[in-house]
Amino acid sequence: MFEISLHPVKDDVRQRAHLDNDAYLRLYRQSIEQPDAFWGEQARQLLDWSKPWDQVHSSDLSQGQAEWFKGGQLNVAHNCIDRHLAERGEQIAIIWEGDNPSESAHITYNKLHSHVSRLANVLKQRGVKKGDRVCIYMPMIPEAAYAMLACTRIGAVHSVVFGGFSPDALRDRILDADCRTVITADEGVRGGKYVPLKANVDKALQSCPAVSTVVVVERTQGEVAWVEGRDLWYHEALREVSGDCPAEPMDAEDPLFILYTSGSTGKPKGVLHSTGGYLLGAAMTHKYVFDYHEGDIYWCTADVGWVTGHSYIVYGPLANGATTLMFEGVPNYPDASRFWRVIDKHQVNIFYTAPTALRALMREGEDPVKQTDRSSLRLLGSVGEPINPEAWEWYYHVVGECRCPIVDTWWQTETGSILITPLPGATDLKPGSATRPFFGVQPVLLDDQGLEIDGPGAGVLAIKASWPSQIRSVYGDHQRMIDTYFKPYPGYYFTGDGARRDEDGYYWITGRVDDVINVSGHRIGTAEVESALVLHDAIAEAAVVGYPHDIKGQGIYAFVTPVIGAQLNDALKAELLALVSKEIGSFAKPELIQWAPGLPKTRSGKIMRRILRKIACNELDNMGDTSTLADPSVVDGLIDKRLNR
Ligand code: 6R9
Repeated sequence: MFEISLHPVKDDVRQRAHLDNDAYLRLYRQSIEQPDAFWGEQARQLLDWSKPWDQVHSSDLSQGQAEWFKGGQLNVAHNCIDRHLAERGEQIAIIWEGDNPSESAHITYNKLHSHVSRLANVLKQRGVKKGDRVCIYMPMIPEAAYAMLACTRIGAVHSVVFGGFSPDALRDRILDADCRTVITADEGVRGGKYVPLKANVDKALQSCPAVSTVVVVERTQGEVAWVEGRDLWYHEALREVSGDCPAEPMDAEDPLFILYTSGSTGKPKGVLHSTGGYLLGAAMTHKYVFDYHEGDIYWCTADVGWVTGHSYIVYGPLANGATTLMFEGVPNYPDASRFWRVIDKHQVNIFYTAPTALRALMREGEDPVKQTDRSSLRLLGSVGEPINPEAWEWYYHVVGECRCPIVDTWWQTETGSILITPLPGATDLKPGSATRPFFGVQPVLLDDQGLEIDGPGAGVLAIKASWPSQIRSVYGDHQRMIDTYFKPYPGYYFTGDGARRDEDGYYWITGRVDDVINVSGHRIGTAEVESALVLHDAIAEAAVVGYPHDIKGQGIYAFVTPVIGAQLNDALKAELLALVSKEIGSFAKPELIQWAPGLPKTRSGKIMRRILRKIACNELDNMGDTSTLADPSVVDGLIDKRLNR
């Protein structure tokens, strides 16, 4: 076992921070005992409202119901751009660092305002109205942020689809949200490779006849097909419209965006967030968790296609008038020093990344880090999956040179903003622990009976009271939100994660307790991969589980039952991988595929994944009870031929 050491808050960090431990404890108590006073005050301080709310909050978690700042009005683009112009119009809002290290750009708040207003006018001209859904399928370029903000300016609801998704996955998301407009680029560039985004959109749209507008940003000038009347170039369209577009006043509870995420069953869910509560959650956590101060250069390495990119590249930082860095590339291109060189080049103070990237870079040794200066760094963050203490210590000692606190932030697409996290000036750190709840958050651990566990212990992680940025609905299927998150433990929000609480009240997230696999911080539903695999004619059945992977956190292990007479060879495996890439995207390809003449099933026909998980993890000493299996002998056969030894 790796020895866990305590890292107390350093004096200089505490002195500079917004909040020390006393302030944290006092405010936390207030946020629980007098939530309306607390949140009302925060919402007034951090956001601009065009109309005050009638009621801070009302909620009933047993029904999944929550409303925040009802009756209040605000506009997200106004809060992220316009209100900053008088004071910081010429300050940099977005630093863009291209995939190619010689390419970068600086966008001021004035410029951001002009791009967003013009694009909003283009959308309006194409008939996009308040409440309409707009799909954004973009590489990591500033236009992705412009597109999101242009939607919010006119009250359209964006649905950003990660650029790594396949045309089929994109099609499903466009149809599910009934988007009529798509914003994309000719191609994306990552690690020197080109991603054919516009071609993917064209393929997806073959089955989306309702889409009448495709706005295309010119990124590479690569060749693209063109549908006259439907497609328009971003740079041409912007020239035709005025730079004046009033921000639409939105009700606090009006929908802001949809973001698809994987669960344990069925197709991905369109998680719906609303305007006021979400923006407050993003802005407030960005300020306190990253201890953001005016003038800081802040960099979150996520992709805008995931929730981390929404809340901590775009909305949180821009609401606070910060300078946010947007990186088009990957950590190891052109070499393993890239992150650290970007930090030096732009004098980054706050750096937020995922454990999977750290583990991959750790493998390259310390030299690529030590060749760089990094003295601008003040704070480090981690997100997306549990960070193992080894990676934490490496991040702390090698990257941060023992100077920078690490905030290990636990949250989810559904929570909208960070819920469990250290605060740099307040929280003594324990490597591998997300530590304590953020303001207003009441985590609980539940046992098998659904009863709260007191004191130290382990159980299912649930949240006991509403918080402003919580999920409001699953787009088009409100009942599914209730069934997934609020039915399993009535009166609580069910996270899908397991956790342990130690004697100091610190939380240690142990990973998903449902059938969701976290591969390099990407959430993948086993059901999605399984349905892709069984599309192949040679495959009768498939069961997919996760197993520990050194770099990715978890890898995907597929047990696949072929039809009788199928030729079992590498060519068939390659076809299966291609099928997963086509249906979902290449990030969801299984690492290991094992032919399984039979799967362990109960007499009622349910696959016992628990057993498959044990085999995939090579944990054979304790297989648990197999007596309920219809045919216990299939287990030995699978163990014999297991691929992860
Ligand atoms: C923000 C984000 C959510 C799932 C979540 C959990 C895992 C995220 C974590 C973490 C341990 C952390 N997760 N942060 N596990 N420690 N600091 O990643 O959203 O893509 O919806 O994933 O990621 O399992 O349930 P999302």
